[in-house]
Amino acid sequence: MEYQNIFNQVQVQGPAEWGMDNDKGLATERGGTPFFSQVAGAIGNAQLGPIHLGWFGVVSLITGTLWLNIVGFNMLAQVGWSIPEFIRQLFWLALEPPSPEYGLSMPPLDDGGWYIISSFFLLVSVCAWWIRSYLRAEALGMGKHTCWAFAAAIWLFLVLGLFRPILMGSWAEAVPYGIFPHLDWTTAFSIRYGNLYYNPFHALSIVFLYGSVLLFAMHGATILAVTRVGGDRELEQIYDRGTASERAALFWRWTMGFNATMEGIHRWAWWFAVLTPITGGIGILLTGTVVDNWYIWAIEHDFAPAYDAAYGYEAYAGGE
Ligand code: 07D
Repeated sequence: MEYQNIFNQVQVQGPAEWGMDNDKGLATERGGTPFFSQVAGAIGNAQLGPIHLGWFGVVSLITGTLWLNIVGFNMLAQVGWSIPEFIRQLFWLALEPPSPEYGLSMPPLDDGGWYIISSFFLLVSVCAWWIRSYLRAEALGMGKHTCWAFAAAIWLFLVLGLFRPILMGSWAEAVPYGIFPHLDWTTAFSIRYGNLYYNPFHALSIVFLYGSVLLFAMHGATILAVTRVGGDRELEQIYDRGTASERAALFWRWTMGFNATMEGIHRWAWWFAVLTPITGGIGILLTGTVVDNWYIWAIEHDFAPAYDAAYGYEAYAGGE
């Protein structure tokens, strides 16, 4: 068979792999009989399972399902319990946070109460999944890099739904659950605080987001480009350096004068990805708490032009 490496791989199939068997009870905690899928094999490993669920997995799935069901049933109630209408309007439906007059108190169920209850379950679910990621890494004797990267995303999630609403003194500040409604929320948020583009942390977050995309494309392309000389077999590349990683490194040194190392490129990728939600979270936490209008802020810090009377600038800052 001709070797192809753009869209697919040759799927060699042996007996199912059960993974490590050590003194940490890994074997007894695994569930499900492994099986193979050619479709899965086209995009990753053809073997599915066994899976480790554990107590934190169970807690996470139950609370996550409770969150999803509370959101879903509230949406269903809004369309008179009509399934066709639920499907038709799904993208526009929302479970909204409480009205502002309730502050940080518990509102009635039909005016944000369900939102608070479901959010509590989502919080438990996300945290339990994080603990599970930590424990699985620990059991396999791995570093905790995935856990800390996930924690960075949870930081932004907590800023949006917990820390900032508490600092602002109202659960009404939280993000609604719903497809278009949460997008509408981001737009409204940006407009309310004078255009988020002028928030330097939003800009930084975009730098790291786009930077992650660029790095991912460069790294993915580089490794694919040298698979024909064994570049994807990373282990062999480390202990028996063939022509692949040397070629890959030389390619970048020739084209831009600098190359990352086999290890270092993954650190670049990790830091760019992790800094996206970390800087983003800082930007959101400052909005409405420390800075009320990012456009005015940018004018005052000399990186936005001060058009006369734009955004009521005179009224805000007493300008000319
Ligand atoms: C959201 C948090 C972690 C999520 C976790 C998961 C569940 C359960 C359910 C499976 C991603 C929790 C689990 C919910 C799942 C089931 C069933 C991480 C998240 C742990 N912006 N913008 C960013 C751009 C504009 C606005 C970041 C670009 C406008 C607001 C990013 C543009 C307006 C916020 C970014 C642009 C606006 C952001 C997100 C261009 C109005 C944020 C980074 C080209 C639309 C957030 C500082 C991320 C932020 C954010 C990009 C424009 C508003 C860099 C490219 C001007 C309100 N924007 N944006 O990793 O951090 O998100 O801002 O126009 O809050 Mg923006």
